[in-house]
Amino acid sequence: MTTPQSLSELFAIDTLLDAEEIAIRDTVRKMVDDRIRPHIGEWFEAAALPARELAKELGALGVLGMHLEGYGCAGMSATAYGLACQELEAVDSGIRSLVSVQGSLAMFAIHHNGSEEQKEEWLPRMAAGEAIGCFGLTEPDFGSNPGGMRTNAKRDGDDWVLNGTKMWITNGSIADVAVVWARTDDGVRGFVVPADTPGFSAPEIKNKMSLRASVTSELVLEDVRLPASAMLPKARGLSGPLGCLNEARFGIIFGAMGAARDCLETAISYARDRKVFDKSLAAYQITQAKIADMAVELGKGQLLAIHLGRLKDAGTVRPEQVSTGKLNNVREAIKIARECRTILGANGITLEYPVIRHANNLESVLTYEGTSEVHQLVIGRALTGEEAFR
Ligand code: TGC
Ligand code: FAD
Repeated sequence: MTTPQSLSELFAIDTLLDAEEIAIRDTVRKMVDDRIRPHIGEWFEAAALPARELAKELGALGVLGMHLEGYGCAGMSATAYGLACQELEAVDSGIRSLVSVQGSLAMFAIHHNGSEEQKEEWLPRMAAGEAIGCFGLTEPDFGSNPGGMRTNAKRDGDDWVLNGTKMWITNGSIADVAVVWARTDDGVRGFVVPADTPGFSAPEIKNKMSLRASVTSELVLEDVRLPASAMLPKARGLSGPLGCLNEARFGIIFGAMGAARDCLETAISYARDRKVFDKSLAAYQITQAKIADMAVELGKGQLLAIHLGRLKDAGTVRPEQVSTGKLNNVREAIKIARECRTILGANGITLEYPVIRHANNLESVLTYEGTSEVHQLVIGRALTGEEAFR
């Protein structure tokens, strides 16, 4: 028997990264391994995440809005942000979701579309994890088709009055501020809604079998009165929220590979230790074929993520390229998680190992930030010129 290689050696992934990127990746990996990994199974089982405490620790680590410039944000590259997402999701998709929604959706929406006052008021506290944000786009009847939204904002003198319901909103019940997208006479506009505004409530959604270490909520807006200054001045139409989605989808392209890597490392280690029919499970050809096929998909997904990271850092990445990464990497990650589960046999269904937790989480990741079908249609439209959503 020879000494086994690590998964990253197979594709020599580190040769594509610079020293700073490797240092950021390793710092995030150490923090999640020391601080989160020992507890994540319990948090998942109890469906209880100490999100406020964790947000402050993640803020101190510098990962909240880490790819944004100024206002207390770290101003790192997109690739470095992606590598951080990979490590966060290697422990649990719910932790990456906390960071994605904070940095790529709520903070990005304000950073990209907000007034100077909105940025000064919210971004430094959000970067530090002292204020938590959520992003309300999806509604009970409009998920894949947010353009149909019914939540509305009407003028009353200088004020805006918002009514409607948002659904499946990550961080909703723990948020200090919600970025809410609503229909106005001037098309879809975004609003910065402090969570203590009268008429705003965020009941938590219970009984999830996926993303249990993540808070998911409904947002209810009943005559929520806001000053004129609450509107995001630079977002006009559906391109406002959809532009934010590109950011979060980008993080998922890396993140999904983190979950897959954690499953595959667990399965390889388990197969080496487990004896079946008097020898190591790792020594059977069928097991090796599974491991080889999964390692190939993992490496290809990581290469694609880094390539898209470089395009994003060059400012040239296009939405259909982000869709390509999200579609492929989440679809392959969930296949890897399910295949790894078979290698662990019955042990694979328990929370003693991370695999079933990742597999269940990836069901949500497959659906949120655009379902696989939506991304197929985005790519299909780009390649054929034909719109097939309607
Ligand atoms: P369509 O006519 O295609 O576009 C309307 C306007 O938006 C522009 N646009 C984009 N802009 C930036 N980035 C993108 N990715 C964009 N896609 C479209 C477009 O150019 C147009 O601009 P303009 O100026 O001409 O008005 O709109 P459509 O109604 O046909 O919809 C297209 C479709 C289906 C692709 C879109 O609705 C879509 O992406 N649906 C999926 C919805 C979705 O992904 N929701 C996610 C909610 S947030 C979430 O899930 C958080 S999960 C937690 C976590 O991340 O961890
Ligand atoms: P639907 O749109 O009803 O889709 C149902 C099925 O129909 C899917 O398979 C879909 O692919 C398919 N379908 C839809 N349209 C077509 C078509 N044209 N052709 C073929 N098939 C089609 N949203 C937020 O705004 N903010 C959040 O923070 C957030 N966090 C989330 C957290 C979790 C854990 C989950 C599960 C969801 C979250 N979402 C959030 C919502 C998420 O973005 C939506 O669930 C997603 O966009 C899909 O919408 P839907 O669930 O209504 O499914």
